Amino acid sequence: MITIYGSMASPWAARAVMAAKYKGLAFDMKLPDGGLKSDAYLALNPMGKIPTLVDGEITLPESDIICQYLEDRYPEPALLPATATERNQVRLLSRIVDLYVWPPVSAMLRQMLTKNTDEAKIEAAIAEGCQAIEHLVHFMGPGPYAWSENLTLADCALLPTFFFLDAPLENMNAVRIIDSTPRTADWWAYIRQDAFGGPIVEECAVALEAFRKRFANRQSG
Ligand SMILES: N[C@@H](CCC(=O)N[C@@H](CS)C(=O)NCC(=O)O)C(=O)O
Repeated sequence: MITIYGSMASPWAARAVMAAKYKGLAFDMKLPDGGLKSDAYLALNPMGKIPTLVDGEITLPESDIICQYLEDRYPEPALLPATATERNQVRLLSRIVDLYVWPPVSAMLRQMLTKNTDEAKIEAAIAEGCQAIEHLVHFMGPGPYAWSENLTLADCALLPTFFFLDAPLENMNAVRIIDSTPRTADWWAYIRQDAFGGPIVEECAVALEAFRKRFANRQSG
């Protein structure tokens, strides 16, 4: 049995879960018993972050590496195209999401959690996000998924990131980043009504709401 340490409220864990579900794998998802910084969890993942995947002898941190492992270990149904060139294009999209699209999202989430939000920082993050999207779109395929007619690892990277840009950052109107190009606006509309992607978006929303309630209770308690 595979274990994924994480929660759908984490974009990185959601990405690993999305890949595992697409492959129809049986897995258990849970948060580490003693917390992310417990000795037991740090022995599995010294970075003390989620997700961590445990599959028999294999223990892996880092959502991108977990997804690549799942693709190698459980190749069907495939989350990468058939040719080497196309596989690389898909890997490149995932990398652009990690290195360039996510940082401004993260900056906006930090603003959301501070008492005195800094409008200039929010606008700078939106501008940075729009530029990252422009670069992403340069490499995206014809669609309707991030690459072409099949869902790939690039969609697994993009879905949780766009999820956070939408409802959770509504008060900053961060959806402007998604809507800054027709290709990404269309992709987001498409994936939310997709038979596989739609329920994943819903799971992220439910988990985030539960996380928010727990966080609010801790603040007031
Ligand atoms: N690069 C990592 C990022 C993982 C990450 O930052 N996870 C967050 C949750 S969304 C976490 O565990 N944060 C706890 C911490 O940094 O202490 C990945 O792709 O898996």
